[in-house]
Amino acid sequence: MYFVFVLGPAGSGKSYLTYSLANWLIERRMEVGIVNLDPAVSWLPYAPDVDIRDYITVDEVIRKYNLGPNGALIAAIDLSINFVENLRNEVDELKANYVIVDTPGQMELFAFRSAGPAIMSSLALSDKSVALFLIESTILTKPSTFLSLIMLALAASIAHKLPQIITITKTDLLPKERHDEVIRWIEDPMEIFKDIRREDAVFVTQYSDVITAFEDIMARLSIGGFVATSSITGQGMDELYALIQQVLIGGEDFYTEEPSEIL
Ligand SMILES: Nc1nc2c(ncn2[C@@H]2O[C@H](COP(=O)(O)OP(=O)(O)OP(=O)(O)O)[C@@H](O)[C@H]2O)c(=O)[nH]1
Ligand SMILES: [Mg+2]
Repeated sequence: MYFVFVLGPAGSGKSYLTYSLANWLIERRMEVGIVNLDPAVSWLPYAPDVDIRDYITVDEVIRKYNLGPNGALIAAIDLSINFVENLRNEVDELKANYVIVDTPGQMELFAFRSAGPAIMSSLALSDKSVALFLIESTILTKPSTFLSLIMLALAASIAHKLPQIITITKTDLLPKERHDEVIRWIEDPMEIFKDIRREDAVFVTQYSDVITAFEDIMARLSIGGFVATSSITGQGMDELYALIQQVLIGGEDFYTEEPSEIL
C-alpha cells in the first residue's frame, strides 16, 4: 500500500486533484482509497472512503468550545490525532494499492503545526509515502513568485520529511504563452533564476545575495520532480503517475507486478 499526501495552499486544487488522480488510477485498474483529512470542508468533488468528519468537524468544535473559525480549525486538526488509529484501521480494510490523502485547505495550520506531520506519519506508518505540493499555475505571474512558492514547498517538506513532487495545477486556465513559460521552468527549474534576474532592477539589486543563495539551495535540493497538471483536461496525469512511481518504487510499472508483491 502506498500513500500519496496532497498538500498545498488554500484553493490550490487539492481536492480536485485527489479526485482526478484517483479516477486516473481506477481507470487503469488500480485499487484506490481516498482519505479526507479536512474537518472543515462542507462539499468535496469525490466520495471519501475514509473521512475525518466521521470523527470530528469544525462546526462541532465551534459549538462545543465557542471558538472562531481559525481557532476551531486549529483545535479540530490538533484533536484529529486522537482518531488516526481509527482512520488507519478503516484504510487497512480498503485493501488499496494507492491511498490518496486530501489535506485541510489552510495548509499553514496543517503543515506547520506539529499535529499535521504527526497525523501523516501515524496514518502511513511504515508504508511508503510521497507528498504532492500543489502550486496554482494562475498565480505564477513572475519567476520570483514561483521561487517563493518552491521555498514554501521546501518548508513544508522540512516539516513532513517525505519526498515531494511539486505539482503545478489548473494549467487549463493558462494562456499559451504563460503555459509554455511554466513548462520551461519545470523542465529546468534553474531557468527560473535567469528569468528572475530580468525582473525589475531595484528588486534584483536589493535581493541579489538572496537570489544567489536560493540558486545554491535549488541546485542542491532533492525534489521528487516537477509536473504540470489539470484536473479538468487530465493534462499531466501520466507524468504525475510516472513521478509517483519513480519516488515510491524506483520507476517500475506498478501494475505489471503481482498484487501480493506490491501491497
Ligand atoms: N480550471 C480548473 N479549475 C480547477 C482545477 N482544479 C481545481 N479547480 C477549481 O479550483 C477551486 C479550488 O479547487 P479545490 O480542489 O477545492 O482546491 P483545494 O486546494 O482543495 O481548496 P481548499 O481545500 O479549500 O484549500 C475549485 O473551484 C475548482 O473548481 C483545474 O485543474 N482546472
Ligand atoms: Mg480541499
